[in-house]
Amino acid sequence: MKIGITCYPTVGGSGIVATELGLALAEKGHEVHFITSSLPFRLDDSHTNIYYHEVSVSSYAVFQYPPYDLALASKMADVIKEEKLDILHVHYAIPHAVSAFLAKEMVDGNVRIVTTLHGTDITVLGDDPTLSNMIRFSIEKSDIVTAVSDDLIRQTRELLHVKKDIHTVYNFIDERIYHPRATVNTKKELQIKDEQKVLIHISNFRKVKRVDDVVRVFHLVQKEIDSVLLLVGDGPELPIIRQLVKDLGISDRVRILGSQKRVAELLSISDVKLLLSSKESFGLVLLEAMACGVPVVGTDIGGIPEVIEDNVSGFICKLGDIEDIAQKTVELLEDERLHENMAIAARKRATVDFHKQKIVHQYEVLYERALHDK
Ligand code: U5P
Repeated sequence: MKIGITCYPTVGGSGIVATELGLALAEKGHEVHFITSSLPFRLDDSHTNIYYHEVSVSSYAVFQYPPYDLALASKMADVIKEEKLDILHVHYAIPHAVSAFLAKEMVDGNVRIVTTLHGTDITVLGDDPTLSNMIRFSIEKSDIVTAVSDDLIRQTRELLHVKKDIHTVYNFIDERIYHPRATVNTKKELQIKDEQKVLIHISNFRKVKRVDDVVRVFHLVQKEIDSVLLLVGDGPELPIIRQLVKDLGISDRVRILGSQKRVAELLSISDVKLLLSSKESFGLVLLEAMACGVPVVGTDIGGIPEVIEDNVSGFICKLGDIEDIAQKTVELLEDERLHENMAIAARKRATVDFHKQKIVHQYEVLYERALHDK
């Protein structure tokens, strides 16, 4: 098939999954055309069957705001026509599915539009009355719609009253990157003693990630267990978190590492991963941790319980219940046998249930269906 892919190339989990999907489809022999504003992260090497079409937005004085959505639609229309695309797979309804609809109308083409909902487009924008009609329209006008968790489908129906069929296709990770790695010097380099346990949190440090809860949980855990907390990523909450770490007097035990590329290496020295968000449609970082054999403790929110099996590959806890989360984390770190069993179960779940080939195949089946239903 000839498949176009549009995503936010640099934004969190959705951009990474869309890029990995494109690479995997190209490896399977499909012709993949990325139509994005910049080269997606991880696409910097040359790859067979992959083409890149850059969307550039002109900034004429007459425009108060550069018309990215229109420039994207125009580029999509060109690529659909020139490359004879069968499928245009857009990640995020707003603005990508709207631009795709416009592009299809422009070329009067047979291209089928597949839209994947990743979360923010529904859980944040879906609540905005100025956008919700537009989001509903773009979903209804797509030929096939997928979402990254059952919970996201539930929320889409609840917030937007969408009637269209939506298929759950979970996220996946590249197991060639995420696996337990031999790390000789990483602990030493981060001034962590061999016997110290390592807790890790990775996110974009936005309010919904509740990193303050992570720090408060760690504050309790380190009173019981000799341990260190790694904070990975950057975002608006980071200054507040830095201050909280100071106020709690645990600066010597918290390593604030900022944005990191070596996530798999840092996970490989970690004993438990915490994701205590108040909104999370999937949580790619959970899957990455599990694939590296790291048990996860998460909140009972959004798609998190669809990724972690409670008491098997980790623990699901009530949002904001710091004491319970700390107690379960201590239990996991103290009981070696429990930890080993959960680490094995976590890795198995990530590599079997969320296996890349399995998920990529689910998308291929949906593409075939879209073409068949023409
Ligand atoms: N990420 C990094 N480095 C960072 C912070 C995050 O590579 O410093 C990556 C995570 O590894 C994950 C994505 O792949 O960004 C965030 O996905 P999500 O959990 O927001 O879906």
